Amino acid sequence: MLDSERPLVGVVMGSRSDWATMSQAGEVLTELGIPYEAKVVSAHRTPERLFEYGREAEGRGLELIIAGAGGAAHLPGMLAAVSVLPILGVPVESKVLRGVDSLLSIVQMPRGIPVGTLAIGAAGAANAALLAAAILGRKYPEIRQSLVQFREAQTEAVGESPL
Ligand code: RP5
Repeated sequence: MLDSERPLVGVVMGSRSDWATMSQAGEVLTELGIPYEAKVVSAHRTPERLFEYGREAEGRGLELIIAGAGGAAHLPGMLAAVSVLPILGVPVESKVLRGVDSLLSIVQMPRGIPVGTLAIGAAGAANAALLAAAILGRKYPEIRQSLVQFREAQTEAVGESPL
């Protein structure tokens, strides 16, 4: 049974500047009725906060973490290093290299420490939330049902006519 007061998903990001992207994950989680928390946790600027967050997440009741970062995006990988929760990584679009740096930093993990990597930017953030729903939906029937309804509504909204 879902408890709206108990976050199941942690949405973390390397900087407040990432929220414009990561809020897309938050919006989808809210739409699907999945309780979440959002925090800024920087791998480079606040390493102690990162280790504390990663080590305590499971004990606090989180079941999955969505981590977004840009540039030298080590946040998802380092969280995966200290937690056995599923970690979904969102490459935030960077100014100089348009997020290709973020994507390669997140996706190219060494064997043994996986991060499920999504697309660059807002689509990746929204899809991370949908993938979280698919994973959590195996345990929580109400989340699976929300996801089924989301997909049905999405299909209905695609008109056949191009005009
Ligand atoms: C990364 O550096 C963050 O994830 C962000 O995408 C990028 C830029 O951060 P700010 O300089 O805007 O704080 O750590």
